[in-house]
Amino acid sequence: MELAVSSAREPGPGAEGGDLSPQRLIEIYRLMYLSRRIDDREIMLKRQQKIFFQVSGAGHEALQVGAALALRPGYDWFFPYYRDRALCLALGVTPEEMFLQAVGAGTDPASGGRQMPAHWSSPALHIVSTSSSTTTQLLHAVGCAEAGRYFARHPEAAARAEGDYRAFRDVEFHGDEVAFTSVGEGSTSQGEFWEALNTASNERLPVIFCVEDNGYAISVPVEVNTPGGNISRLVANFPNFYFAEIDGTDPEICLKTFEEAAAHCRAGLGPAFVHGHTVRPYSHSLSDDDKLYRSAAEREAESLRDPLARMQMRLLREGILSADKINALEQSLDRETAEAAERALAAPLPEIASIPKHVYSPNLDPTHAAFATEKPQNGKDGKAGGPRTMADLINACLRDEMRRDPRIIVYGEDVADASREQALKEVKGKGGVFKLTAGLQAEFGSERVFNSPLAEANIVGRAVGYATRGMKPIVEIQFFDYIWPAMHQIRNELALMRWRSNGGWASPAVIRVAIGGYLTGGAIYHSQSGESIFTHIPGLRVVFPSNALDANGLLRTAIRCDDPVMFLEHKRLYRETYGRAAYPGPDFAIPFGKASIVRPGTQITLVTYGAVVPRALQAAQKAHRLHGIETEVIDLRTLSPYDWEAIATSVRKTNRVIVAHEDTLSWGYGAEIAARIADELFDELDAPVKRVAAMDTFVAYQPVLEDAILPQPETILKAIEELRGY
Ligand SMILES: Cc1ncc(C[n+]2csc(CCOP(=O)(O)OP(=O)(O)O)c2C)c(N)n1
Ligand SMILES: [Mg+2]
Repeated sequence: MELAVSSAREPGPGAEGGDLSPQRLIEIYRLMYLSRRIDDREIMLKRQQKIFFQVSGAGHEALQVGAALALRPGYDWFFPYYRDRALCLALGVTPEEMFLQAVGAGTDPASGGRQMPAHWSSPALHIVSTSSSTTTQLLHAVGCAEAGRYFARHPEAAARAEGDYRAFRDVEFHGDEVAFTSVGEGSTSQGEFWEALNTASNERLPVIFCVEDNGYAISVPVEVNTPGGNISRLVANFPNFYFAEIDGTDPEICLKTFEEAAAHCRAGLGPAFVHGHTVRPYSHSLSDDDKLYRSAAEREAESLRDPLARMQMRLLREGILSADKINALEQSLDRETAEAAERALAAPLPEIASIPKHVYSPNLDPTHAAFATEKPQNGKDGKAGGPRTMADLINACLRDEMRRDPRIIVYGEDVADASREQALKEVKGKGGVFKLTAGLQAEFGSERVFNSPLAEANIVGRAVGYATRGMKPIVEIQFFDYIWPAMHQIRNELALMRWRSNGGWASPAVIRVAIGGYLTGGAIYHSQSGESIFTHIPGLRVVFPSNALDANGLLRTAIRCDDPVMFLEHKRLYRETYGRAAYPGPDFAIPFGKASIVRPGTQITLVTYGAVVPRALQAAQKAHRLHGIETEVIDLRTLSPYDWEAIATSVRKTNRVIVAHEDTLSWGYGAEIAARIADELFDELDAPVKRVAAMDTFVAYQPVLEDAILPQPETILKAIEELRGY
């Protein structure tokens, strides 16, 4: 194994035998030993079935203690992974707090008994809640570093403000802070690893990436994950980095390397990449046995590199501590560990009633009447008079809110007017493939409106990092059809941040997504719906307006609210004549969960949303013309939460109901509404609940096929007729 240290500035520290004081070396040993003992105690508790999971940091202690001692808890920011017990211990998480998590206590400060042990979180220490998903945290660190830089350049943006999410998102920043993030070598295979390095490098962000290379990802050896077996060689050409590949079992080398890495970052030179070679003496976790896939000789050779044993030997060899003193130190740490475990075992369990807490913000309820602002104030901007499209009024809302709130940034693919700013002297600018963000970069500058790399996980993952720092990222996913690379970040990170940290952290970002078909030629990959996949995610608000005024008012609520919001914009409605409206003024907002009755009626309830709303209205008009049927059309406007009261009130009146949507029929949004109606309003029904939706296929290119696949006014009319016995 080649262990070289290279730096963008200077060579790093050389071999063992540096100049740390004896006290410093003893402190390092204390932390390493304590970390190992906590692992050992947890393993014992797991065997006694007093805790339910165990993953250890054994073998990684030197690297992590080195990192922690080079950085500043509560000042710098930390996005660790499950192996980082020694890091968190050295940053200030107590042994008792670790055991509280292991037993799943209600007083577990990281998650209140929701996450497995070793899933760190501490707002006070700036350890941002981590998931079990490998590698997602790297993009959070990137977004965090971007936010820190933004606040340093625009301190006025950090000011507290009342009336929106900012009242609950206090901001701290320091001009020279660093974001630290770590990952195993196997996890560097994930695309998000490369997506994080991309932006950190391009933006010269102060992020320290630490790869903890123990040679295995569970049972998969490094050469299977990493071509050539060495991640340092693969990343060596990223510009602006400080690079170091080190012996991660030597805490002194580790500490000095991280000090250099931090200095590089704090000086604004760019990110750092520290690749530490560690060992893994305890198998992957307690559910794994490495004897099943590693030879005895290999395990034997590795055991000689155990950092704890090596550090103990060094203290003895250099006369820093005698054998007796080491024994005494270890015994006192053993006692400390045992006592902390006992206290945690006696801690109260979480309350069952607490389960729904922190799915959403307890502070700001977007369904609250406070978001039902005054009526539209047409004409306030002097040019509002005439009707404007949904595209116009979304753009107007973004503009108004960006003027009002300096914490808002907008990014995504093609959203800038022009990344090469000098071109803007002679060109009009792009401003989004649908022009929804047109002119925003020109007005607010390239720091607030910019293009992302073509990488959807990068877009959402950075937004999580930005939002945890109190900024309001409004990101664009160009086509719903391409949201899937970001799905991991949306479901496992964005929507979960608040619940999994028991309210310790939150990431209330807005994701604008162009969705839907009826495009005549949009075909499979530019016509997809699929909103029910997202309404199925606890913690995420899902909004789907059908007209310009609703889009404007609901986007404002989405931006001001304290929860993550997916804002679905139907492409076909962007410039439709239907649903245009005058500009409603800069404070017009609509609360979530309030449906709109777009056509009153007494004989059938038709529940719908999005681009089916105008089609449902056509069908209702025709049903009236042909048969005199009075159909009540309800536009839900927000899908999660949704307005159950409006549905129930209408069904009690009409006793017949159709749920219509553009997405496919089976397991769709309508299934949930129909099931709830059957469950709670069964006695009110004079006929079965009917659903109208797309065929269970994708949308085809040829318009004849597209028309047949998607619900049309005629399909809806037929359902109305059937329900009334025609
Ligand atoms: C995205 C994702 N895929 C799979 C897993 C299951 N898993 C947990 S740890 C692990 C191996 C990770 O290996 P490495 O990155 O080398 O870290 P190490 O555990 O060796 O420190 C796998 C496959 C996961 N947690 N997340
Ligand atoms: Mg590994």
